[in-house]
Amino acid sequence: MFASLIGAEIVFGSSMLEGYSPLALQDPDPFKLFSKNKDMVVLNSKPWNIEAQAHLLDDKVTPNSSMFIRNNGLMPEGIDIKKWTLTIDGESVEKSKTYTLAELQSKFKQYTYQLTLECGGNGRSEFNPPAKGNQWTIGAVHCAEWTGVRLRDVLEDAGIKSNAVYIGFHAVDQHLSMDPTKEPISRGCPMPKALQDETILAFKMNGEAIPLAHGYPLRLIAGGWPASVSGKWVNRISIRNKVHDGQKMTGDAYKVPCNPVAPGEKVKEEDMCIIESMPVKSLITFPKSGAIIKEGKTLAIRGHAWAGELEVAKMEYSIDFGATWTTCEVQKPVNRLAWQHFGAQVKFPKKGYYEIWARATDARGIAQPMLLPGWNPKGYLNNACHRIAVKVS
Ligand SMILES: Nc1nc2c(c(=O)[nH]1)N[C@H]1C(S)=C(S)[C@@H](COP(=O)(O)O)O[C@H]1N2
Ligand SMILES: [Mo]
Repeated sequence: MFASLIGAEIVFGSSMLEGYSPLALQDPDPFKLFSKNKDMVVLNSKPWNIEAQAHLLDDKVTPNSSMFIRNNGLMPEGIDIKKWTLTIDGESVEKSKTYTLAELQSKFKQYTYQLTLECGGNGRSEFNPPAKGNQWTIGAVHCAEWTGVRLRDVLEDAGIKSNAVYIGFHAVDQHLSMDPTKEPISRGCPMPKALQDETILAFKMNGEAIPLAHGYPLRLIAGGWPASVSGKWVNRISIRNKVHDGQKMTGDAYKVPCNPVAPGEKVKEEDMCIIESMPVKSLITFPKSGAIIKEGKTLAIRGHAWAGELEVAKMEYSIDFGATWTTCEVQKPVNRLAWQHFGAQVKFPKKGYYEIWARATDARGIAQPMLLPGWNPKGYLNNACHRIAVKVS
């Protein structure tokens, strides 16, 4: 059996210990496999979950090499884009319709946007009592440039009935159990989000075909919402007459208590609300934490800030553990739902150890908390301030 998987006879196979897995069948090097930077951190290999570090996210537009990977199941293999189709169906479609990739590309106008995608569980590792799941620190966020057609244009081409409430995506990745009747994830969003200009069906990322791990050949992108809404390897979108009830839409997945609860408290399903727009957050991407600078020198810091559906209105930093804050420059987003770049020239009064804390405030005046925000059973939405350590010597 092994021999056929490896494609060669295992000459001394009869001497192989029972239960031994030949090296040829062990996990390949994920950094090579996915063309990732070697500083990326692998949290899980089955399924693949890999996160970035703050300094890897310094680019204005995140390159593939620094993009986190969050898979719920096994990635599809052997995709033939000539045969790929997207079907629009559901209770609330006028007429179910199927498009080839070439049809999607020629029939509808194409748009390019930079869109921030952050996993709802980014920051989970800090929750206490801890939450099960990938222990993301700060690196499950990226802002790449996506090119595709508007979901709205495609849905309208098929026809949206007036009772439409939600859309739900379906994809071709496989459930870990290999049970073909189970989907790893099938999430969606309410119609108003589905119909936004920036909600697209993308076939290009950063100007090239989407890397397999990020959804080749077709991906739904709904920026500013938990990235779990942005279905990879999408081949079907259902227009639903009710809240989509696909895999990871029900139970407590991607939900938080509708009202705050005490850490560790059990929350009833009916008291949990589906996460929509992500909260305001920021990252210092330069310098790398641990930087050492000479006394008297000014340190130029920079990073990005984002606020779900909203814009970031203000960006500040502190070098005295939050006692005082200084406003920094923050740019407008290149388009709605793209992260915004900030920078500041930081001066230090004397030699010693410092921390630089960064705090973003959204257009409604809501700022990032300095400490962990509301505990929730699944460890979502940790948007506490990012900090880096600096030594002045
Ligand atoms: N088909 C499919 N789409 C998916 C997923 C998945 O496992 N399968 N994971 C979701 C989750 S939870 C996240 S956070 C993002 C991660 O996107 P990335 O791997 O491109 O960074 O994809 C989302 N789309
Ligand atoms: Mo996620």
